[in-house]
Amino acid sequence: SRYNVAVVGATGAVGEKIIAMLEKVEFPIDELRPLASKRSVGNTVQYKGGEVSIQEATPEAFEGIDIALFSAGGSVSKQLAQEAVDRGAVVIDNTSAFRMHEDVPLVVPEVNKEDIKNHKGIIANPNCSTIQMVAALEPIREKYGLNRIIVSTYQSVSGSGNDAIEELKHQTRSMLDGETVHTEIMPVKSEPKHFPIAFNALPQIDTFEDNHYTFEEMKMVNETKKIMSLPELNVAATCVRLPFFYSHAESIYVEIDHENISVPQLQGAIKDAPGVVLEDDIVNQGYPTPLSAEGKLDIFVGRVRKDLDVPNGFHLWVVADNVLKGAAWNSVQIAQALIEMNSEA
Ligand code: A2P
Ligand code: 11C
Repeated sequence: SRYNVAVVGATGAVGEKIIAMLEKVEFPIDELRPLASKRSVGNTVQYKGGEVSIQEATPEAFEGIDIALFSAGGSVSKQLAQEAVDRGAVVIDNTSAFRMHEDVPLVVPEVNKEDIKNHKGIIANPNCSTIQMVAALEPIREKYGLNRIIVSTYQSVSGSGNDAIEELKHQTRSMLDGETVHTEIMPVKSEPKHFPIAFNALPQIDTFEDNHYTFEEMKMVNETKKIMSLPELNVAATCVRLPFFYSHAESIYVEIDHENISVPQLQGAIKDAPGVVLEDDIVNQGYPTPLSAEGKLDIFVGRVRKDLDVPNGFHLWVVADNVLKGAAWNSVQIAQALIEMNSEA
């Protein structure tokens, strides 16, 4: 069967890639309905060699839709996701609006695809930095157990959307030309202070929580426990924004359940995992970088090392395209799994 599919936020950094991915995997679409704000009405998106008109995202715009992929920010999802569900759609939501709700599955198909079956209309797509971490660690968890994660991230500006990409371009030019540098978006558009991201590193992604961690850091903590069904797992994160356009990189320290596991054993588990590519060949300077991962669907792992002091501790370096596996591709994978399960049922 074929499906009517809406993409909410079709003009955004993630929405554009969702449409490209639907096309790439030849998702069985009857009607593609790109939705965005009133500002985009009159514009079109490219799909299968043609132009499709963008409509305003209103409750009525979901009439007849079977699957709605949302990526227009949490407030749009809070306003419209239930409207789409009430009209018969299954929502795959890319925002943080519903991720921690008990009756909303939070899914990385390589880790917990089966959770999709429990949905009540909304399925959540995790935060990009969480997705690449849990998918890379799942094969380690499966074989050797996992009891602690300490992660530091190196995140690209595309996580903050197209406006942030433009800001980095402008600031880079201005700095090199010795002109005045304008700061409006980074680190967080709605916060009172803004700092240059060009030639800089900002230890703030999203707003601060009461415990002095940022929301991005707490997403990595809470979402990881939920996706892996490990409520007791120890997780702490430091999230940092850096001046490149695509991919997030992560330095991850893990403690596993066993003390006598070797690096080749850990590498072997990672190598066999779906959606994960081991790129760890230091003799030939083989390791992933944000540029080498850009445009790819896989998650890349390198620099696997044993901790120097803790017998069950390991360090690894994980890189993935945040807009693809971290967002658009993971959402489309969820949609594929959903229709696969429907056809089995
Ligand atoms: P628009 O282009 O019409 O503003 P990004 O993540 O790159 O910043 O993109 C955000 C996406 O969310 C865009 O597609 C944007 O559409 C969309 N969007 C923003 N506000 C709304 C809204 N109120 N209703 C529907 N879509 C919205
Ligand atoms: C960033 N991780 O890099 C954020 C973007 O919860 O889906 C994704 C926000 C989210 O800024």
